[in-house]
Amino acid sequence: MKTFFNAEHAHHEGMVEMFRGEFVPCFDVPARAERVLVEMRRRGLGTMANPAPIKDEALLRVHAPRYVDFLRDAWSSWVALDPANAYRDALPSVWPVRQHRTDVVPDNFAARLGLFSFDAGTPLTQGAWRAARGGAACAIAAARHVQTGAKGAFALTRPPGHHAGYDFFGGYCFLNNAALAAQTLRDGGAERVAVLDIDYHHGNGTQSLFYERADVVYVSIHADPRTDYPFYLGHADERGCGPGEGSNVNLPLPRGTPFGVWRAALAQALHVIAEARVDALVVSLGVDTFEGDPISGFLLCSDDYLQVGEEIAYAHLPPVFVLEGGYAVDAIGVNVANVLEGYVA
Ligand code: SP5
Ligand code: ZN
Repeated sequence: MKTFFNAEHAHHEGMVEMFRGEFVPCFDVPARAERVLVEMRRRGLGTMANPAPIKDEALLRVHAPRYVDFLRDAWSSWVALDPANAYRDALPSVWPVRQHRTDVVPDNFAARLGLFSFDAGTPLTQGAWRAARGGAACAIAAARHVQTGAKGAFALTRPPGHHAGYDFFGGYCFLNNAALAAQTLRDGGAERVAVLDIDYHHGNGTQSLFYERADVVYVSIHADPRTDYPFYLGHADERGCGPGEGSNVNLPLPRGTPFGVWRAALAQALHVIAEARVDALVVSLGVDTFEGDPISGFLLCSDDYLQVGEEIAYAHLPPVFVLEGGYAVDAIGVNVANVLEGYVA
């Protein structure tokens, strides 16, 4: 399977993230993407390609112009706020909550940082824009590749994307790679696209982007938002609205879910996608469902991921796989490669 590797990914390397009142080392480390690359090369799984560069305008198919402007200028604005900021990542510490003005973009950069984000766990680094844009190019290239008739494609990138929305970052995500892939498929002629999100966390960014649209069906298996990040979205009764009514399907599962139960949810998700009669598929491929993941609570084993890939193959739609989470660095290469090997085998 052709793999579009984001050669810019390592430009984003956060120092710390805020967790329950203390700074802890970042979980989205550059080694994640490198380990996947090494394991795929070791198995001879697919050819590596660099994506064609994209224009910033391509991002506007999914993101707000003022948000893209914010990301592009974020680092220089952060350093302009205080020259000493050059030596620390930007983390928000103030947010507009509920009744707030959305029509005024504040001059104060710390206020802008909060306006365009939803957590303090996502450091905006000097290289975040460069790395995220490289990832978006991979997702778009992978979608185009599938549309030329390939059996599948893989966007191997970090930072991940499914928590990023129309005008906000968070959950280690800045640009929504999976949404960009889905929109690229639509723009290339697919009538209806499904996004299957199997990351441990609900893809609040992807859901919110397509919530009122019938042409992109979002189906997600994730930890119950009552107990798990991103907390405020991802419940089973969120079914889409307006023209999108019925085109959003959330399958939340409790912490501690073993593979047998998770696999039944995957079968249900694939059934929903079959019924939706889509002509293209994007898979938000997170492997933080792994039993050894340091921030998650499902119990999938490395071998289980082979079956995950096999099950996805039964959908008979050439998938655009996009890497999302997975923080057990020593296992991420094997787990991701197992999904792709299970798919092509
Ligand atoms: C793409 C993706 O998987 N994003 C996940 C973002 C999760 N952010 C919150 C992480 C909370 C860290 N918890 C540390 C627990 C240490 N025992
Ligand atoms: Zn995740």
